[in-house]
Amino acid sequence: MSRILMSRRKFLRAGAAGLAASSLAGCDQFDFLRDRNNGVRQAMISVNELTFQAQRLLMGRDALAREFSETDIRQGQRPNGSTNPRTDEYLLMRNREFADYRLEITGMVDRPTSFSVAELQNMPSRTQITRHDCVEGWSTIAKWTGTPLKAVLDQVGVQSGANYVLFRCFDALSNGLSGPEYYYETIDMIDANHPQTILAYGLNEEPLPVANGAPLRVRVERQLGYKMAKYIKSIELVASFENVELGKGGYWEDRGYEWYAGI
Ligand SMILES: Nc1nc2c(c(=O)[nH]1)N[C@H]1C(S)=C(S)[C@@H](COP(=O)(O)O)O[C@H]1N2
Ligand SMILES: [Mo]
Repeated sequence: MSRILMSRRKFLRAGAAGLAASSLAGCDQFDFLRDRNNGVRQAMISVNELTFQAQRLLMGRDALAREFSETDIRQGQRPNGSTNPRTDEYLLMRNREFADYRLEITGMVDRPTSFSVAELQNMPSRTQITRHDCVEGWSTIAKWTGTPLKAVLDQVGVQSGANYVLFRCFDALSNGLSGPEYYYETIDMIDANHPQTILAYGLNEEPLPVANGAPLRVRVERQLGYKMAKYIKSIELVASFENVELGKGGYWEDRGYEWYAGI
């Protein structure tokens, strides 16, 4: 199965390249690819869409990411991206050891609710040893403990028509014209309800360190690291992410990364 997973990127690249080669034969400039409505670009986008659907089909809805054993944990989880958020809101909370943190759940839910970390810890928990793959080309194996996102969603009651779970984070990775650009991510309901998708508060038997997303970060084990929002401030159930920030479904997606980052 992992061979099929591995080949997804190659498949995508080959598909897009083949397509480009055939459609662009005899053409001496590529600039029109930037045009939103260009047919070739649209076709490339649907190739991406297609491979993502194909991967889902091949894997099955509930296929689990590989889990490892204790002896496979060789180092700490390498922190990446934001590792020390400096916003006032975060620092205040951090100084109080996240005692007053509450995870807000809003949007298309029957019962908007907020949860303290203690409340999440009192719910059923799941521990898994998995490999984290960053798009930059490194991996680490670590043991994550948290509350299955599905259990939390079941408590608040997801309304029909909600298609995505939107995570908003406390950290900004950049500053734009209209102020700080906060990290955010979205996943669909298939990943949201997947048994290995957890709101993690523990890493390698310790409370989740600040460097890795304290007090709460999500694990989405069948995708690349950038999908796994750290420093989660709120969760919102939405029908679409078109109108969120730049509309591509995540901080890095808005800057060109694929929305579905399957491994
Ligand atoms: N809020 C937030 N979440 C984030 C990031 C970030 O910068 N901010 N970086 C992402 C990337 S690219 C990776 S590889 C992982 C890193 O998680 P780690 O620090 O636990 O290794 O977090 C992801 N989630
Ligand atoms: Mo990453």
